[in-house]
Amino acid sequence: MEDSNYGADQIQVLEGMQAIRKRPGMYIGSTDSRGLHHLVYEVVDNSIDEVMAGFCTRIDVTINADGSVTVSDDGRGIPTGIHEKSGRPAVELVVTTLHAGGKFDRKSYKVSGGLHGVGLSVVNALSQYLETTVKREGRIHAMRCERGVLVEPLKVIGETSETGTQQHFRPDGEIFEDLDFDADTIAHHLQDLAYLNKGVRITFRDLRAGREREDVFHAEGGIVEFVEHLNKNKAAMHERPIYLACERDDVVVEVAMQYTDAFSESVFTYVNNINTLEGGTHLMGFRSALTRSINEYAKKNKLLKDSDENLSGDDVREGLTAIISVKIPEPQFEGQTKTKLGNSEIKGIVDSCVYERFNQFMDENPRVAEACIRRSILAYQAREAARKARELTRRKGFLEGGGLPGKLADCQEKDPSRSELFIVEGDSAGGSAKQGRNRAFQAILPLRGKILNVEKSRLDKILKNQEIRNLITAIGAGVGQDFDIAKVRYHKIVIMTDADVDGAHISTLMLTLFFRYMRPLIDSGYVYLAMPPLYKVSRGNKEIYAYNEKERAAAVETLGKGANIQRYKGLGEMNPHQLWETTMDPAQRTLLLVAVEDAAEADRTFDMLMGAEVPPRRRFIQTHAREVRNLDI
Ligand code: 0RA
Repeated sequence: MEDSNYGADQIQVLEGMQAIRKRPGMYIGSTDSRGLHHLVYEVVDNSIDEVMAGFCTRIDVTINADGSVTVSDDGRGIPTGIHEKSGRPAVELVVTTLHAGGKFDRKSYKVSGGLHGVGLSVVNALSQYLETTVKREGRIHAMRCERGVLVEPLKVIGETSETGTQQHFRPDGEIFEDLDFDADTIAHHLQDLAYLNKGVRITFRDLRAGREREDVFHAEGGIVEFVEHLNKNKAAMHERPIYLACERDDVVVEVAMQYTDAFSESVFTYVNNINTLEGGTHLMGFRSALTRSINEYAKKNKLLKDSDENLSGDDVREGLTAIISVKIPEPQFEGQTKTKLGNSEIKGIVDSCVYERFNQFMDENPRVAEACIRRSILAYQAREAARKARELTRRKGFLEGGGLPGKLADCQEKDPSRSELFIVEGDSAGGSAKQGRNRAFQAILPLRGKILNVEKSRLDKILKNQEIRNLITAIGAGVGQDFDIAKVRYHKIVIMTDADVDGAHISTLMLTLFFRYMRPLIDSGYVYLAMPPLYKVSRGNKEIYAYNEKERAAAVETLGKGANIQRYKGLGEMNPHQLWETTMDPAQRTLLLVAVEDAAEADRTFDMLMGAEVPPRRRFIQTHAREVRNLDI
């Protein structure tokens, strides 16, 4: 062992850890709840690498009673042998040094770029403590770090016949704003991982008092089961999802897909298990192959009458649910959220893989092929009808922005970035909002009754609905394929409904419309839900508004015995001034930003809420619509 080197290395390690703690955002994106959860994903990713290498079958993820987290696997265990140059056990280096690639890394599909694959050292630097236990070569080894600094070097603490790695850590309260893990968020992520890595058994436990739960995620069928899960509330056009797989130039391509009678497309893509929300070259390759395969097969088998007719990309994807999962050695992630695959060579690889395998599949399964093509032709015919309907409405000029709807009380401000649109349930609440608003920058559009359920209708029918037309015209940016985010007239679009089941239903209908036909509104962060208070607690001339049960209890405590509690059932029970004070005044109000955290799950949720199956619907709306601050649909 070279002592002089050891000292120098140690200083470097400390500097590395300090750098991470100084700029955590650079490594994990943010120090809010998202960044907090990222730590768990990072540790789990390390075990998933061992799954992909073929040596790990089980991962346990536990939120302990004290809020710390334990992740363990039954892989080979991080190597514990002495690394020659530094004279220290390899596992110590893996945990304490920021390294990408190099001697200890397994040959695997790296999750470089973006916020992924930053390594265990980042988790270590941002944790109050990290205890690593490795079972390997008959022995149990353990070490402990605090805020990235090794405080107990690796030592043998027992014997075992098993192998595996365990990480036990607590995120650092000096770094993170909030240390409270959300079990649903973690469970979702683990479920995705189980689908994407067929066979692995992931057990999730929450041991926190009052929140206890246990889930086992395990899918022998992999992404085929993922597609079945996504289509649970839809009617499929053929019995089993189509599965295509191949490997070329070290790139593994897997696709599972199934057509349904839904009007929308639900295609989700992953690269090395990372959800590529912004798409990229793999998605381009898939789309191009699908369109070509289907058109060629349709023509060859005379399913398209007119040989000039062509099914468009939109036609062949209508009603399609698909998971595309690729594993590639050196992914390059681009885009705003670093979730867009950039590698140009992948387009051709996915294209040729899907084209060949899908053609082969259709030749061997003509009945399924015909079901897919009939579905695409149906979409084609409907799209033609919708195009004609759109043309008709365009000629009438209603989407052209010229005439704003009569019911809209517009604001004086013309700069969209400073303008707000409140979409208000009911004409009476709409009246109060018009009186209570600040007309300089707040516009009001009252909506009467329930808007059409867009999930169950096609665009041509949707465009006939007056309330929806008002909404589209007020927003000013068109709809569907014609939607142009640059033309949006308000950068805050606030849905304001009663705090009851009907209100939640209307919110959901509106969100569905935005999600399906004006998606960039949501992706740009323009859509919000208003949070009217649930109670007014008053005594004498003192009054406190309460937005949840906890605040109500606190208000009663503050005002003392004899406090009067008024429950607001609807917006209409507030006078214009109260509405302004509690719900619309930027200085006092709370707005929930609507974001799509997990597009696949959001899609399934919309199907559940808006699709054919009625019973699961109410429960979801009632329990979820009002309890969250940052609504992830
Ligand atoms: C490097 C080499 C080997 C295994 C691992 C890393 C490894 C890392 C982690 C992280 C979490 N769980 C893990 N399991 C394994 C292979 C060493 C060998 O050849 O035995």
